[in-house]
Amino acid sequence: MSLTFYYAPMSTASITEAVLAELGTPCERMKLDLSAGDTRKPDFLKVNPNGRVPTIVHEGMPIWESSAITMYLGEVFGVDAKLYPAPGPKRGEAMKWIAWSNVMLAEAAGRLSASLPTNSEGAVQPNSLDWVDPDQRSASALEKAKADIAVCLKILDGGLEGKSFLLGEYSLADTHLQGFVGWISTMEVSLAPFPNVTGWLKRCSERPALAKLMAG
Ligand SMILES: N[C@@H](CCC(=O)N[C@@H](CS)C(=O)NCC(=O)O)C(=O)O
Repeated sequence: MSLTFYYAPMSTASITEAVLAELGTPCERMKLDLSAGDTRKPDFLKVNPNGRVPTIVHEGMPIWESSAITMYLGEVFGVDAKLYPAPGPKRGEAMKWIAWSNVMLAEAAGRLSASLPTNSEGAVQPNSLDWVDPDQRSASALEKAKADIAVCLKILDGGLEGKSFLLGEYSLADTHLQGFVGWISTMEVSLAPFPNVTGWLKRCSERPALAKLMAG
């Protein structure tokens, strides 16, 4: 079995890091320095032509996109570990939340992050993404991103109604989503109007594997 994990600290790769920590799956870790342009170097582009982390290579097969990686690791390692459902409706429910979090929630969060001042401009919030031209930022883009995030959080809050975790029992769907929601909570978004989300996020943070990661 060979599994390589390409990552950068404080990036989307933290989600895969949390998934691997929950699974306890051994892997070779390859740390990339985003500010040094490591993701744009030819050797890495051969593995992931998008030049992004997270990326894993399992048994020689490169897999990119955090949502695909979580679902793949869940399928291969998570079913026996009771962290990912076997094929069937519950598997579909897990995939629904994981895909949704990338396509809807993280998309809006990315716009919000891009709309906030960057660190080099003295940002108060640690958004630090210098990938949007300041001329493209606007107050209306920021407000629209916040409104879209609020819609997503309301959907997540509804999905958690009467449940401890998204599928009832804790699963890698929770591991995956808590990463994005945790990131959002570091930006100018209050989770207070979404009590099911705040309670769930706290329960996720009490998972031993995640608590250990957060403690550094
Ligand atoms: N949709 C991708 C997003 C990955 C992504 O944007 N990664 C950023 C770090 S948060 C990256 O690798 N950036 C490197 C670069 O742009 O050179 C996923 O979910 O895996």
